[in-house]
Amino acid sequence: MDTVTNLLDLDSLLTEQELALRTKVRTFVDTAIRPHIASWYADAVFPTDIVPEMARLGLLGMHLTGYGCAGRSAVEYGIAALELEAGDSGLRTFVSVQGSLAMSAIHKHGSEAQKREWLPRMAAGEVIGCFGLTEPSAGSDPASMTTFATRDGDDWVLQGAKRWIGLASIADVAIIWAQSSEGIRGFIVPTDTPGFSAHVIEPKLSMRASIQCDIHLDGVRLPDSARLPAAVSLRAPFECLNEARYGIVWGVMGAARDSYEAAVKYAAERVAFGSALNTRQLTQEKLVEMAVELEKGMMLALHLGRMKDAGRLAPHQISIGKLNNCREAITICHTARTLLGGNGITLDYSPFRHASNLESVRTYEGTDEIHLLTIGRWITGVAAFN
Ligand code: TGC
Repeated sequence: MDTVTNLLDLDSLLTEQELALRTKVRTFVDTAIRPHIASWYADAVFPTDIVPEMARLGLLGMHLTGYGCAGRSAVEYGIAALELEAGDSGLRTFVSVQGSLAMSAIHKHGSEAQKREWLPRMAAGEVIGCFGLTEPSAGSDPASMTTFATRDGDDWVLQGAKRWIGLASIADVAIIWAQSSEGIRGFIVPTDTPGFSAHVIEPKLSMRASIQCDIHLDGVRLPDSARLPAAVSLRAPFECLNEARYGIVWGVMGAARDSYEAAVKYAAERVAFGSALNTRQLTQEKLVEMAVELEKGMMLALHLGRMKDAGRLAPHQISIGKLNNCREAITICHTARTLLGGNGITLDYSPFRHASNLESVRTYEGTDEIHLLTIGRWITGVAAFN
């Protein structure tokens, strides 16, 4: 597939180490995910038994340093996200929630003791984390969250609800963001704390090989040592979201690449009106449009990755990547589906599954509209969110 997915020779922009990581993750996806993903998706199963192997590959918190984390670059993290999402967005989402959100929250905002307690076990896959920011009535506008943390002596008591929280029902620990009389604070909540409960949201038409949950916090009592000491405003969770959004810029191009490759193969094999589909001008137009946007999206991801590694990637630039690449990836997946005709709506082929997943991906970690308005604010200096 090299001639159809490396049109601009973008591989020449990657180092030997980056290419080696890509091969390693791609092999994992080909052997451990691809043969099973259709049945996991059909049965709405997140395969927890692949977590140890992901940990062994160093994929959990892979861009973090110390505390058992792999200390990989932003570009390497992006490459891994892309390869995982070529398998399925749900599996890349697991790595994002664990590494970019839950582990990043502790790594960025936690005390030394909290980092030592949680991060090595999370990197090893022994502890699964989740990240509770969104609420039933506060999605795009987390500043309006109503989950509240009240001081009670030396303790904090959490009351409220979270929604759309990935992995919460299987998580051992949750990072919960809450209003308090001192402003927004973050807490590390072991999920066996009395008053914590998580319920799987189902049925879903998207992200079926993943788990999204409602969380209820009913008088969850925590010591002050559970509070993330460096998290003192809404900026703290946003700094974690930046990491996850950055991973998405790369990841969705994996779903797009897989769909494009499926379409190229199908168009070469499928005969209609006496010759293979790929001999038709309309088919070639679709393949070219997909290929051009795929290559552009990969270039954008790589450029943002190099900027991130240089320490100069700004949030509005991540928004450009997430907005563009989600939008274009969905278009690529849908176009690929059209080339597969009726077969394209079955789970025998990946494009429609990817397209359905990407409806979630374009929505979480900031919708298209939020990213568009973030860029608009950067251009005009005027916030038009409300
Ligand atoms: P505002 O409330 O004024 O800002 C608060 C503070 O945050 C700062 N900030 C950022 N800092 C770093 N990176 C970013 N991307 C930041 N965005 C905002 C801001 O400078 C301010 O700092 P300070 O020091 O002055 O207090 O908010 P705003 O007007 O800047 O932002 C408005 C808006 C709409 C852009 C923001 O609210 C937003 O991004 N909304 C989208 C939220 C979102 O993405 N939600 C999805 C979360 S996903 C989830 O909860 C489920 S977890 C995933 C899973 O489990 O699968």
